[in-house]
Amino acid sequence: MSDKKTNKLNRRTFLKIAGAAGLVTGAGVMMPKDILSARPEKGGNGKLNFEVAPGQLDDYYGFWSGGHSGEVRIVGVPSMREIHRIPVFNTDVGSGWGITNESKKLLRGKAAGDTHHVHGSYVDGTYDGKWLFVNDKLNNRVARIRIDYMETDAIVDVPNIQGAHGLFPQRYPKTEWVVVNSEFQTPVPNDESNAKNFNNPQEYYGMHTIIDAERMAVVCQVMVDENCDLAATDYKGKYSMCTSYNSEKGVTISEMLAADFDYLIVYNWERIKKALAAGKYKTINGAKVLDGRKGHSDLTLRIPVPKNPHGVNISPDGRYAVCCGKVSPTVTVVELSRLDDAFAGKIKPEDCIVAQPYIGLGPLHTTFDGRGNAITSVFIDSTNVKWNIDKAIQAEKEGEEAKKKNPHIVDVLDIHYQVGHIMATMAETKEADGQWLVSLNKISKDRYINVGPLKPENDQLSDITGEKLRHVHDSPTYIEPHDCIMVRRDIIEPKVKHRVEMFDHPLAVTKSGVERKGKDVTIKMTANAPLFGLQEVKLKKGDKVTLIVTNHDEIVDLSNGVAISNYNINFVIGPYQTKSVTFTADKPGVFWIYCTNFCHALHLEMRMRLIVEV
Ligand code: K7E
Ligand code: CA
Repeated sequence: MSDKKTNKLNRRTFLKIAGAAGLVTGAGVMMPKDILSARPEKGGNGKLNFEVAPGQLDDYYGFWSGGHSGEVRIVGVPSMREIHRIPVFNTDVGSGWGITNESKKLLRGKAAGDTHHVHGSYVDGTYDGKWLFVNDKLNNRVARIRIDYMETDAIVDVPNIQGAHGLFPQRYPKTEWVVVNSEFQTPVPNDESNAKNFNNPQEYYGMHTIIDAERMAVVCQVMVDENCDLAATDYKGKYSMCTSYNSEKGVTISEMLAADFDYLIVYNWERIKKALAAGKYKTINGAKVLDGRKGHSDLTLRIPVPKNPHGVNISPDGRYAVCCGKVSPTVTVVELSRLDDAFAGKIKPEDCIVAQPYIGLGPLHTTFDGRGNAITSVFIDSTNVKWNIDKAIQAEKEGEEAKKKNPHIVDVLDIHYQVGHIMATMAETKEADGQWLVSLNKISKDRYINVGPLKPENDQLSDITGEKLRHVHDSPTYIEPHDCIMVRRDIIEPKVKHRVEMFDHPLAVTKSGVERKGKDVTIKMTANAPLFGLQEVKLKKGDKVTLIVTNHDEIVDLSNGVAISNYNINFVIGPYQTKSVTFTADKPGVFWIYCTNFCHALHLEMRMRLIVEV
């Protein structure tokens, strides 16, 4: 299907669903055809070159979520080369994630996931290069990745929620808390003890969960009537927030679209801490649940925003929250300095809104260039819209006539096609540098050679140094990143180690050997290309075997793979790293253990026998 047809179809379906529920464009709002004709001419005046010559390194570490692949990826920016994959909630036979004991201990039987939002840990409003955090929408978990090894090192299960979606770390003074939202409302608790409410959506609730970043444990949950979609934290350590598109407590699309307004819900951290200290919570499934429902508490503030809003992003100067309308063609700009007065009851929640400019059909997410401009992704129009925050606020002050001229629009860039998140370099920090923009487009259609029904997504790179957005590069991606951050290389690179500390692993092997206690057998083995520390191991059928292998090769980049033929075991160990597996020797015979990761001229000879005797 041509892109025109698809876009039309998408627009029609959207209008049908959204329009049936009563509102797409409000009065005084510019219609899409007007804004298209008002569009500045194409072509940017940026000067950046995306090409990175052989042997040269990228300027930014891009951390991409992998959607329902369950992983996180490292992409070099601006080359857009995929450099590495970090398995998180998935099974990855390349590394052995989901196969080794170390990874199974974290996964606890759930090696499938859905990662949407990956963010770094902060000190004083910018990345400290210590950790990444990522959500699992499928099984309601949050994982932490240690940046020095680029490995998942902790996973916390979040009780009482479904659709763990928006995630954001505390930005100031440093990341002690990480918030995660539940996009789906459910009964609380959601088990047989509460069966009376299974068919009563009025008793379904959302949760804004706070996680301790160091301990990776739930601090508390703030229960609200609404669903909790995207998340943000401010630059002062005072507030976190979520968008909600289902304030109706609907369970069907039309019910979720019934109201003209939903909310940006703001959470007051000082009051949350006080309520915790005062014991004002119920413990449900091990979590301290605070009541943030409308009319029940002063922990939350609801700012009405039209309609089924999606992304919320904070401007790098810390002044504004920008909330995307999704079904409304507008974004809502909230001035964060007004929140104190709103919480104190001195002004109304809606008085925190300082602008509501027209953007386009289906605004989803906003990013920033650090020079006073915001760039918003517009899903239905398939555009990235650059707009000036001050001009939007000014026009709002001047009134409807000024607003109608859309003085805030700086540039509109067509993208291919259907964009979700967009992100500019360092844009979620106070050091937003306005160099590159990535548009994570959901549909690539004809942009690549045909690979069958499952096409890649298309990540488009734009140079944003000029007045206009200049699209410079397309890059296909495998299923299915939602969001990314791009972090300056000088923040990350000095933190990343070439090899692990050998004795970080309590079972690191220095001497190969086999220990037997009845049917329990422990094989301890070194690997040092092209030799395993043992030539053969003899087992009896039915033995319960733990194989622990430490790579003693000190050469950077020299990994060994350990695979056991016909035993479905396969993992890789980097220099000085230790991994282990446990299995039952249930098949008699001779099984070659071999190195999978090319390591040496005699790599093919790097193998040994596992003899399982009857
Ligand atoms: Cu818009 Cu999960 Cu951030 Cu997808 S979410 S795009
Ligand atoms: Ca709604």
